[in-house]
Amino acid sequence: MSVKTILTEPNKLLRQISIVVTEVGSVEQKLMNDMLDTMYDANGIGLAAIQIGVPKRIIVMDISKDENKKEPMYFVNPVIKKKNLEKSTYEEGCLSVPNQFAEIDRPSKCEIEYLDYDGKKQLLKAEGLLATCIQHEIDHLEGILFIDYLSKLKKSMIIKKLSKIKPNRIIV
Ligand code: GNR
Ligand code: NI
Repeated sequence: MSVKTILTEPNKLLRQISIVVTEVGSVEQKLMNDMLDTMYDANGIGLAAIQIGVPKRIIVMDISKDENKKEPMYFVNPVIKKKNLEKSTYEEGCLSVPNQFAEIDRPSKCEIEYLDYDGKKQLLKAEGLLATCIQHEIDHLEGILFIDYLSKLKKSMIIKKLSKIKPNRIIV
């Protein structure tokens, strides 16, 4: 269990397309544990592996409101099977786009097929914040960030701001 460094925009790795996981073994489970530690440490509600520099199709989430009651969720190779035509709007943030927030429209409901922590196939029907968060995370697997949905002007202003911040130094 360890807290990893979260990559931030404009790091090119965040634009990489993550690869399908062929087996959920101890390496993947350790990665999921480290991702969860990293996510809780940063007070996030979701994290994709690529955010800590690992281009595998793995996501962890915990949208529970009670800080003392952890409800971790693990998604390996998630695929959106269905999505609602109706959209809902949420103010989104991203641990890889620090201190920037914007209202983003996404399908209000979706169904996700994925493998769980034990490699077992599951289907999740999501709505509300859960639906928004899982779509935000699946975007990371395709190298997409929420700022990509903003106007060119808003996006470039955010990238300009973030470019002035020193990226987290990697401590070896
Ligand atoms: O912590 C996070 N909060 C959040 C709020 C609204 C919509 C999406 C998110 S995900 C984000 C953590 C993150 O960057 N995951 O990739
Ligand atoms: Ni994010």
